[in-house]
Formats: sequence, structure tokens, C-alpha cells
Amino acid sequence: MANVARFPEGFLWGVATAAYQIEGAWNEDGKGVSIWDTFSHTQGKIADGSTGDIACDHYHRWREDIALMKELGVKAYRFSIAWTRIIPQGSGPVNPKGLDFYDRLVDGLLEAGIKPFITLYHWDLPQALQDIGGWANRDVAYYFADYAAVVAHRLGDRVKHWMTHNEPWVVAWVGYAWGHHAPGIKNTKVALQVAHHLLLSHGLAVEVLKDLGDAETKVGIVLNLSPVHPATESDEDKAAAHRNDGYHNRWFLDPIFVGSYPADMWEWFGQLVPEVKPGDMSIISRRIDFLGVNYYTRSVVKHDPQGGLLQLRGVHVEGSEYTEMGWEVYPDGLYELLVRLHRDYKIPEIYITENGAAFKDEVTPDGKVHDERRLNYLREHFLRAHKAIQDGVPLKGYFVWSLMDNFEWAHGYTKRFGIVYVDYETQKRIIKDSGYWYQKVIAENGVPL
Ligand code: JJW
Repeated sequence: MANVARFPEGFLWGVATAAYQIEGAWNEDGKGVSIWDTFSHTQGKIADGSTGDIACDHYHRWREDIALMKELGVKAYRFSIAWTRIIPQGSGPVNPKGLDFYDRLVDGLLEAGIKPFITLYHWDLPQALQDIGGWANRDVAYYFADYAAVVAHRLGDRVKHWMTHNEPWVVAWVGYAWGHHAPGIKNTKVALQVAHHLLLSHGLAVEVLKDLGDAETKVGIVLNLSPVHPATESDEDKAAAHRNDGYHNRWFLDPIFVGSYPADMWEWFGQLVPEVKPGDMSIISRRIDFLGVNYYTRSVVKHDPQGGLLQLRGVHVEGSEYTEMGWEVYPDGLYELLVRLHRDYKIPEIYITENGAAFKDEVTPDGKVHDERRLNYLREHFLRAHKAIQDGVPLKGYFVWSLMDNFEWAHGYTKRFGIVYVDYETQKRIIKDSGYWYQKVIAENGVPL
């Protein structure tokens, strides 16, 4: 019998998605317009000119998609709720049909023996709230907490795992400083204020979710984190790497787990730093039950005086494998990151809430998708997670991004991350080789060596 890297009993193998990327039904059953509806409907914003109007049509095919997860044997499903289905204008009247959809979904999952993990904000802000400034407006943090209360009130009896935000770094920087994502704003100072309001809204929602929950209710946040390595051992490059770590990782980790922004970055940002009101940092650092980690790659950086705000640039690593996203395949970074999080921050539990890779997939004449590179990517990362657990990291579960190919934001449908292939013409789903392999990993609770 082949040897297996066995995971702890009860380890939660899962898959992840997000509402805008899979649901479609963008204007059905009373749903309001979100900033991603607006953004994708604007010429030139999405690489292939596509939208999430239909996406994977999951809004109508959720039963089939639950059956698919059941076939894979997944123990948990991380998905997000579209704020605009629940409260179409962001604040004010609740749309019962929106709540009904997620209510049925949760019941369907539980019936299939799959634990629901809910992300409350996965980037699809109600357009009505963008019209008052979006996350740059402090009031939106309070509207978010109100929305969290509405959802928790309806689903909290059955849903025990909640994530407030997904990747606030991406929301703030890609959405508000670079403008590649909705709402398409390009203003660095605003981006830092947005990041602060996202953190504030997180803390406010933590209180609401814990108050409305029971002893089993666990609340966390999802951050996209990457170890940062200097391109050379020069002092300049090492300082650049530390800056990038401060900007990308510590700017979010420190407020949440320490209760303050990192002093070196606060100084570096100078006049760009956000307005922080008295009491904000203690709200932001309210104790959470788990951290969700989205890990895809590391970053390797070089000092560069022409390199903008941070005076650095990313470098390509000769000889490394890269995915279709242009991200280096670097499994050791997952181990390094997990060990560091456990060492530097008091984090009760950690989940990998996203890990996976985009590669060019094709359906071969045998009707299958032989995605050997994705399978290898997952295996190598699973093994690093296994090693981290052996070294004492309280890693409790692992969600592969993604259950199925979907709308990859500004890249539209051009990047396929799924372990299930989606033929967007017919909406047919085909389990890829990586999906069948994952099915075996889950069944054995371990990675065959
Ligand atoms: C950076 C864009 C320059 C998603 C970024 C854009 C700048 C040409 C995958 N995680 O689809 C990072 N993902 O929804 C959440 N992670 O800069 C889930 N990070 O463009 C997945 C996107 C990302 C990014 C995307």
C-alpha cells in the first residue's frame, strides 16, 4: 500500500467560490446593482469584455453544484453572500428572496453533509453605497455591520463559520489605488483610508456576529498573504522586502492581532496615512476565532528608486514555474508563511481559505481535462501544509480555489482555477483530473506519496 501524508482527524477539506464569480442572475429576484455589475458593464474594464451576468449560472444550478461537491467528498464549502441580494440598496429594506436563496443553499449543503463557511464581503459592494463614496465613506462600515446582522439573524442557527472580508488588501489597493478592479478609483490616499474602513467594518461585524451567535460560532477574516524575499542579500533589497511585507502583510495583520498599524510603514506612508478615530484600533483588534489565509505565491522584490510609493519592483525568478496569472509556483512559501503567522501572532486557528492555480485547460477527445500541473501544484502545497501542522501550526482546514472555473475579475473568463471545468456555452461541468485526485486525498485524509 502506498505511503500517505496523513492529516489530523477531522481536518476540513473544502472548496471555495465567491458570489459574483459564479452566481450570475445579476438582476433577478430583487437583487440590487453592485459595483462589479457596474464595472463589468463598462467597456474596457474586463480583459475579454465579459461580465458576471450569467457566470456559472450557479444561482439556478446550485443543486447540481452541491451534488458535485458531494461527489468530490468535500467536507466544507466556502462561499460568499451578495450584499445586493440581501439589502439591494446597501442600507434600508431587506429583500426576502435574497435571504431565501442562501437559506436553501445552506440547507442543501447541510443535507449533503457539507459545512457552510460564509464570506460576507467578497468585493461586490452595493452600487448605492459606492454612490456615497464606497469604502472611503466611514458610514459604509456601519452599514456593513447592519448587513452582517441581517444575514446572521437568518442563517446563524445553521452557519457556524463566518468570514467578514475577503482580501481587504486587494479591495483597497487594486480597487481604489490602481483602479484595475471595481470601483476603478486611482487615489493612494483614498486607498489607505478604505483599508482602514474595511478593518473597522471587520471589527464591528465581529461584535455583531459573536453577539448573535452561540458557543459554536467562529468568526474570522480572510487575508491574502505572501512571504516577501529580497532579490539579493543587499541591505537595500532586504529593506525593500521588509517594506513590501509591511505594505502587503503587516498592514492588515498588525491591526487585527496587535491593535496597531506597523510603525515603520506608518512613517513610510507619511501624509498618506488614514484618519483613525479614538477607539478604532480596539474595535479592529477584537479577538477573532480564526484567520483565513489565501496563499498563491511569494513575492521577490528589488529596491528601485523609480518604483513608486514603495520604491521597489517585483522580479522574475529565473528557472521557476509560473501560472497563467503570472504567479510563481512556490510551495515552500506556504510553509514559511504558516510558521511565521504562528510564531509572530497569537492566532487560535488558521484555515487556508484559498489556494490553487490557473493553468490553460482543454477538454481532450476523451472528454476529460488532464490538468497535471494543477494536480502537482495542489499536491506540493498540501504537503507543505502537512509539514506546518507537524511543526505545531493550528491549521484546521484547506479550501481549494476554486470548486469550478469562474469569472476571474478583470481577467474575465480567461483564467481557469477550477478543479471542475465549466463549458460556459452549455454550463456543463466536467471534473478535472485534479478534482478526481482531490477526491482521493479527501477520502484518505492524506496525500499519497
Ligand atoms: C493582485 C492586479 C496589474 C482571487 C491584483 C489583482 C494588478 C496588471 C484570486 N482571490 O478569484 C491580486 N486573486 O476571488 C479571491 N488573488 O492586482 C478570489 N489575488 O494588475 C480569487 C488580483 C489579485 C488576486 C486575485
